[in-house]
Amino acid sequence: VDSFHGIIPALLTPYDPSGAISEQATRRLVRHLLEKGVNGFYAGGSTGEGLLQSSEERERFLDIVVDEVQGAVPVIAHVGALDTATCIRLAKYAERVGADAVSSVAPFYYKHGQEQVRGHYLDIAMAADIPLILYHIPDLTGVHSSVRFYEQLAASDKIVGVKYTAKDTFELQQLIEACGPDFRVFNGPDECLLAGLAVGCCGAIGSTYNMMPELFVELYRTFRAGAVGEARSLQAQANRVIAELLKYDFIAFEKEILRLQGIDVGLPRKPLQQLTDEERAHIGAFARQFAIL
Ligand code: NAY
Repeated sequence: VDSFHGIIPALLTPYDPSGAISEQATRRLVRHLLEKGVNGFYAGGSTGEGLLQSSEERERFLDIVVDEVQGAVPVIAHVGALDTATCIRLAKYAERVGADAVSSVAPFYYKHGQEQVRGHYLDIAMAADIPLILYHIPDLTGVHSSVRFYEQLAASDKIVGVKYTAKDTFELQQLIEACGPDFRVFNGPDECLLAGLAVGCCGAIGSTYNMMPELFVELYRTFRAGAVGEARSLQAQANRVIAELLKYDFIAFEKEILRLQGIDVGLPRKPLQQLTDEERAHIGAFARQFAIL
């Protein structure tokens, strides 16, 4: 469980021109990020468009990632879906192919009570013999579970952590304190990483680690080494890019940056934003100016 820490990219899913998962580009992206020193991978999450894919595609993507990583760093498989049965199937699959943990968003769309959400998570946790990392992302799921909710689930030894994707540093700190020192809490919003580390996150899972891996690996390292001033200026540098990213759909923006960085990961799936030529030109000029190529 201690191996879950540091900078963990929520991998983009590369597609080929026909829109199918590109094995070649996936392997390239994974190798590239490993060379930059990332500490793990999160596959099929929000950034990975997992919820826009069939179960077969989600399984295939995980296969490729686990095979390319070869145990170098942990792989966390996002298995979230609207129905518990799909999550269970994906969790069993993840265990079988050698993923190190599963993770899941809360069931969304239908308005479930806390009891149902808890039951859903416990069912997933019990389905496989690898740990579960919860995924708190209320802006996207509409499910705002309380600190107390997570504290109770943290009592299960199958549930080892939570990825906290919200920008409430007080709630995050309360969560870390309530769940105890052995529970792994990951920062979600990359633009708030330093604040998350300051209140005790063990690491971070995020989308922009696909396009700025070195910067964030260095931010994490400097923070750990106590060089907070340096960490702060790295966060400021990253946030100039993220402020621009937020003018677009983050997946469309990041896929364009990766393409400019030499790894063609294809286009996001509709209905995600498809960039116009003019937007591409803007992003290209911005990327050159801010030296993220
Ligand atoms: C995932 O599962 O893909 C994530 O980890 C998503 C985390 C991202 N949150 C959202 C709401 O998109 O990385 C962040 C985010 O893109 C970044 O901080 C820019 O806002």
